[in-house]
Amino acid sequence: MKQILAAVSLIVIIISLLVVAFTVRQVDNEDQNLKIDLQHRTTLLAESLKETVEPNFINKSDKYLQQVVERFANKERFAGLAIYDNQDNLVAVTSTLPKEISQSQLVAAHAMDEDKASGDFVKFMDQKMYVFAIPLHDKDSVVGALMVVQNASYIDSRLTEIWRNNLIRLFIQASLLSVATLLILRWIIYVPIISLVETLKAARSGNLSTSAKSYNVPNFLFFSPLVREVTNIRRSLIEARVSASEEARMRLEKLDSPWTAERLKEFVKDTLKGRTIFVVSNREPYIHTKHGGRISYYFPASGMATAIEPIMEACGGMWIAHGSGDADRLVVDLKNKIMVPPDEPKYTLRRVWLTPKEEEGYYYGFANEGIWPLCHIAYTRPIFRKEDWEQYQKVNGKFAKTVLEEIKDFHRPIILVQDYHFALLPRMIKSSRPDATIGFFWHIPWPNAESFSICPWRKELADGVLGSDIIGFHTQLHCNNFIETVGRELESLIDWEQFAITRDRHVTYVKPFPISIAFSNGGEFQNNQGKFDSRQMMRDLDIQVKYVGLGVDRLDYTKGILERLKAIEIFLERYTPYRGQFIFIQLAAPSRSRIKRYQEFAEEVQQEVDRINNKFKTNRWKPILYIPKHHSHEEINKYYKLADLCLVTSLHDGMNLVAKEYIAARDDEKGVLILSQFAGASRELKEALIVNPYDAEQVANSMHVGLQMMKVEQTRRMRKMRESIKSHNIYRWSAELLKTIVNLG
Ligand code: ADQ
Repeated sequence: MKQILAAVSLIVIIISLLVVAFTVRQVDNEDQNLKIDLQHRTTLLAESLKETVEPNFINKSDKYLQQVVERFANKERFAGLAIYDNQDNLVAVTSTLPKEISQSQLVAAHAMDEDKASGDFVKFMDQKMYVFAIPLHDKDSVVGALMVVQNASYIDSRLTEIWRNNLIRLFIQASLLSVATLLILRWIIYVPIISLVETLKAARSGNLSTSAKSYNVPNFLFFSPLVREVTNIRRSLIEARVSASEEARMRLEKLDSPWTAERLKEFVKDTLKGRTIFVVSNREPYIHTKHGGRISYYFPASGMATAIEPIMEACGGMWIAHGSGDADRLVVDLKNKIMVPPDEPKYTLRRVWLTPKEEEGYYYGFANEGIWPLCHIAYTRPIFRKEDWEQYQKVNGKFAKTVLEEIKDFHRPIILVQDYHFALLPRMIKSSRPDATIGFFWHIPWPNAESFSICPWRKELADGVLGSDIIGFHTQLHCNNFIETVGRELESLIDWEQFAITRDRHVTYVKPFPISIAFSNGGEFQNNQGKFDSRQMMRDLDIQVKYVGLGVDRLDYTKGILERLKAIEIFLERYTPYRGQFIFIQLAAPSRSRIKRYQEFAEEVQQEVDRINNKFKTNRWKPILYIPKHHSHEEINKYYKLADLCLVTSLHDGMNLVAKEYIAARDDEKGVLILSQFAGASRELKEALIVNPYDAEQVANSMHVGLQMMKVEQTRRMRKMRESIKSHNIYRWSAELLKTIVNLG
């Protein structure tokens, strides 16, 4: 619409300029014509008067001359007449002529001096006058002058009238033209194009009924080729989708074939039989923000969001999360809902609003200063404040209320609660809706029972989680830790064979579900902007090196960024030929930056980067390129493709999706992954170079090994890891989780 308005404005501006230019010219011509006409008429009049006045001028008295001018003034329709002698004295003047004009004898004096007629336009009391004088003679000498004054203000009126008429005409023409242009652009171009786009979109997203419905493009002559082409594309898309869906249906029973979004969709249809999925998490998948009046959105740097989003895209349903963007409230409907992904809506995002006090206590306080360091053995001390705990309980209650509201019309809904922000939620929901099946996924490690026992509210947390029917962790070790914690803290019956806990006659199963990414055939991680050009990217980044190392993390002390930097320092000290030949790029998304420990950590990282750069840098090279900002997944993907080494050195990590994303991005089957033994991913990705991140010497040596690794060896390892992720992707993860949930009853 904006473009249409811009086009119309442009047309109006061009027409206005033309009309103004034309009017200026017309007014100029008219002005000249009217003036020439007046001058002509005045000259004729003055000549004829002169013939009467001249013979009598010398002999007759002033009184006689006065009678003559009055007589003429009555006869002719002009402003006045005046007669002067050759001493510039006024001899006779009509009473109608304003005194100021008759006293200004410049024109008359000029006529006498030059002995020839002279005229000029003057302004008098806002009125235009034409003053014309002709010399009077006695024999050959000039004895006086006759001055005729004409009112010329009608010339200005005429010119104003031309302007007014032309502007009115311009306004009418511009309005008609604007309306016509708007109609033409809207109905002949905009509407058909939108209709074509909608048709393609609907066909692409598999919404065949909409696709058919919206297919009503007016068949204008010049659109015919496009319509024909779109018809073909649409037909092909529908055919491809139908056959993919058929194929997926046929493959349903064969679990060894790869899982795809399509297959998951079929599986959900088949397995859930109409039961709706509700996801609850703190972080929302799309965050809307305002920049200078424009609203945009971004996908957060969150492993949980990265993992859950593809499931929702495949299955639909509702995702309930905290609305944390500064423009979030501006885009939701009256029920705080919005369909997402914004470009291709597939499921509902229901936003929950928190007050600053709630966010401070529940999110920054209890969840991230308490539970996060409690569960990650990374030697940052947890902080437990009573006020934070109160806010945590309050916010869990608020989310429980929202979930209960949303599921009230659904029979046996499936609720997937995400992560450590909502440990109390399963119990709260279950006590009101025992028919709801609740799956809880804990994305971070669960520490051993001894470590967990320092939490003042450990019993409440464990009991809250046990409101679920099934609890998932990334690894068996975390499952065992959780069951041991429950055994130690709560009265319950534990079945170590089934990994089931019975408390108050409710059974909760505890199982490992190693999470993954949306990787099925490699296509997901292809660069949308065409073929990847590593040289161009190096030029863009202004780097000229042979080897590139990469780290991609949220700025979090559990990710082992400082330990990684130390290892890079040792690497450059020990393997000096890499100086000038190797660069390490660290992408770091700012995270939880209101928490003091995170602010300190960000500063420590920056200082460490500066220190190492200063130590080794030369005029043309520095060893570390630190980019502390959020990147889109497309951007990160290019860095993955560029890097010879990817370093994942978490001190403790539930899974770590960066390791999997790096492998998925390497469709060239090159590159080496260095992976912490304390990341859940190390249980699956055995072909990575597994390291202890606290052992900087070992990490440095592994970097050397990785950079020296033969290409065939890189390919062998990469291929195996790619196969592993392909067959254990996020679609399979959700299918297995959902199948387990449904089998519970
Ligand atoms: P996170 O701790 O958030 O997840 P991780 O699994 O590594 O950690 O996922 C991080 C995500 O953020 C990745 O998708 C990555 O691409 C993205 N990211 C990293 N840096 C970024 C940047 N600079 N800009 C934009 N995006 C960036 C938690 C647990 C993990 C677990 C996941 C999923 O801590 O152990 O793997 O949940 O369960």
